[in-house]
Amino acid sequence: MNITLVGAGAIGTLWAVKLTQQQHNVQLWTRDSAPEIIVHFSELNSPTITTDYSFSCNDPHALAASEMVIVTVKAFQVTAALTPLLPYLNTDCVVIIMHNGIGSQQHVQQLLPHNPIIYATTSQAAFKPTPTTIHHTGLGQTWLGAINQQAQSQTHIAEMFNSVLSPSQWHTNIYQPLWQKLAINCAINPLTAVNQCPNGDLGQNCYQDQLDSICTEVAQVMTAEGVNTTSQQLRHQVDSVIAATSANYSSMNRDIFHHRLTEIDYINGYLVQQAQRHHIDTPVNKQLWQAIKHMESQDHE
Ligand code: KPL
Repeated sequence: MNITLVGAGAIGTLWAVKLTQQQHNVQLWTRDSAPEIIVHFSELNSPTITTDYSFSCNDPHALAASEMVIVTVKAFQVTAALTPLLPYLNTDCVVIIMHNGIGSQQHVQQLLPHNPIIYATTSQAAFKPTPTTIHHTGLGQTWLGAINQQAQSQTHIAEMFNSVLSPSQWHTNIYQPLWQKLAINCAINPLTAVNQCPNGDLGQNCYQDQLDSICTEVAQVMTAEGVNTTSQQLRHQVDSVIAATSANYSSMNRDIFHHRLTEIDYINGYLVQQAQRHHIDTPVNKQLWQAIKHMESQDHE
């Protein structure tokens, strides 16, 4: 398949390499105009052995010939990343959007009224220590699902993703896994960013009450949104991710550390906005949203 991948961060490049290994023809779309990038990639559990992959980049002809575009930029970058591509995109081209948080869907549907649009969420983990080095650091579930009518019949895409990086599955209501992931991000991301600690530190006693409150608030909003869950279930999932990723630094931790904008508006910010619609009080999530906004504003005065 001819594929353009937009946003060559850790997760995007992981998918680009895995798709290339399965003989798909992948070009990268990057912020600069470099015609080629060489990526040094290490497989899971072999961090010291790297293989080089060469990707052509930023070719409008290849974009026009793409049958699939995968967008892995941050939630707040999706519109700006997609807009310059619009004149080249074939209306049959399947567009897959993969980012933390919820909230870009409406905009993307407005930008692409004819294309099949799929949203995806993944728990695969990758680490990018230098701009061209990627380590695959953890296996995890990927969910894909349609958010418009045109994409309803594209269930085979999940099979293709599964053959590339397993386990990947189609979900008939993608908002369900998107909310599950949002719950995990609401708990782990701001706490590890505010406290500048690795995920595993959230196992300490001092964080348990906050984690409980976050899960209780998120479960109330999810239930009001029609997504089946309980605060206990969410707490259990959060604890499992903390244990499974204990040495990792969350994406928001890294964003704050490097003085970059975070996805907080699409994570705790989205949660608080949906809570307000349902007249649910979410003081702990609101306080964390404000704390991260304050840290961002000090960096971007
Ligand atoms: O998705 C993540 C992130 O860092 O953004 C988690 C699950 C918290 C893993 O670090």
